[in-house]
Amino acid sequence: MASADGSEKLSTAILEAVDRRGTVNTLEFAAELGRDHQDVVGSMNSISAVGEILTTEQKQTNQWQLTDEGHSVVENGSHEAAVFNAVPEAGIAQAELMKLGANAKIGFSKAMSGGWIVIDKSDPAAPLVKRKVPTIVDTVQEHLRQVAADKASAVPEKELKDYKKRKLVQFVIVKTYNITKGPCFTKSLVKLETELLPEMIASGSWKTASFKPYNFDAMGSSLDCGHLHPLLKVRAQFRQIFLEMGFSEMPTNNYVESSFWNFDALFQPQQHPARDAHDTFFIKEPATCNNFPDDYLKRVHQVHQEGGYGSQGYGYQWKIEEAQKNLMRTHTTAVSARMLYKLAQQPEFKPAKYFSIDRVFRNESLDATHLAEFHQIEGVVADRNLTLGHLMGILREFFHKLGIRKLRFKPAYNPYTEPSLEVFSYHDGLQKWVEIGNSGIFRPEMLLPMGLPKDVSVIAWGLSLERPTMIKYKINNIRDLVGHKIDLKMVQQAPIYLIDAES
Ligand code: FB9
Repeated sequence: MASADGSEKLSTAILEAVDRRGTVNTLEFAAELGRDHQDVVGSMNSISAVGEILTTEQKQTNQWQLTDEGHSVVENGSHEAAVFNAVPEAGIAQAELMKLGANAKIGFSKAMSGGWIVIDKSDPAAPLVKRKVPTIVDTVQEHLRQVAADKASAVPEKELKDYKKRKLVQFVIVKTYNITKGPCFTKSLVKLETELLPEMIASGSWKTASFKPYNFDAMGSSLDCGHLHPLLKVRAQFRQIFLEMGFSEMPTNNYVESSFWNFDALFQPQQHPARDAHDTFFIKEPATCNNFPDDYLKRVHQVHQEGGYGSQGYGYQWKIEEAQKNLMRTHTTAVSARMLYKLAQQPEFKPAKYFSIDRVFRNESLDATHLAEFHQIEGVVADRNLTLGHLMGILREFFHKLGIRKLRFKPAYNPYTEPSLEVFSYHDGLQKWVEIGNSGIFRPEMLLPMGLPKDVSVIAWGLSLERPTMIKYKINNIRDLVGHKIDLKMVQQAPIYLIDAES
């Protein structure tokens, strides 16, 4: 019988056993030593890392193992023994016995069927549980001790099946190894150094030391650190695409916006349904904003009410109070408006390319793919004499960088762009045309009151961040992507998808 405490002694024991016996099975050897099987496999691998000292052949062995509850029975005795031991000489009410805990019921049933206890009904009003035998032998505990010692073969098959049903044991497939001598077998295992230390250099011991070979296939230790959410991984990809195309990121760090910048500046009329509380989250405190460029405000008021710049306007009574209402921005186009107004204030017009990727909020009905907020991606290009052709061209280039080559454009309507186009792409995976965005040329009634030159036109487009992310990570319900119920393992294990590599 071999014995071995400590990993070095375990390695020595394995080498000795292989030398004497020729073949050693790791599971049998672990049972013989009273060691954990994984310790023996670990020592075997450490020896193999040195060189071809051993030859190992993997086997699949079925093995009875104890469950956690099984280990508890080995420690504390079976549930039926606990019930028997809880029955006093005078007897006890069954309800009292049930207070032993969750296993009292099974213990009571097994103690009864084992003939250990009986219900004495001599007083029908107060039946008592009494001992039927003076002592018991806790066979279950003995059987489970044999399973723990890897001697399940000594336990009758019928009992093993009963213990399995009681979830005291489980039948598992265990990877074991048959070990034999390798081409470089030796019993004198040289201690392998795992690092070159200063004192080894100083003493010169490095000259005769044996170093453990690098295992370049070893996985790096998993870092217990933060992980980027898939949305942020995809945002980084879109940001990279915009930057490559020469766009600058807009400052979008204000979720709260005035109706003026979110709607009025975009020539969106004050009675437009999107401005209703059913579609927009208005802010109670502070409810209003009154800090607008005076002269610009007057021009916006004018163009809505009476028109101008060749437009007939909407002809309604424009109210400053509507424009002053604060809200959760419904689109990042509010930021685009601010940026274009700022561009128009420059002494001399210079073409500009802006982008934004940030949260927007809409008071809409929720479903599997829509929440009351999403991340809008928006691109804006301001230059002289831009046309629909430029817009379609830049959309092709943008989506081409996402790996999307088959595009279709469909005329659409937006309050602030004319013409407008919905963008579609043929999704091979879904076998259908999928809407992938919206776009258009900002109306003169939006641009000219800002003060932009008459020959300057601005093309823009938008899409959501959630839709491509859900497609890329094969997530069907938005609540599996965002919210307090998501599986954090999904976040930790989500790979970085190169969007174009996948589409
Ligand atoms: O993102 C959308 N679809 C999409 C995008 C990409 C994708 O995967 C590709 C691999 C890369 C797959 C799908 N859509 C826009 C279309 C639909 O999903 C739509 O049902 C949902 N839309 C949102 C708004 O819905 C309340 C997406 C969101 C959207 C729509 C319009 C704009 C922005 C976001 C805009 C705009 C705009 C227009 C003109 C000028 C400036 C901005």
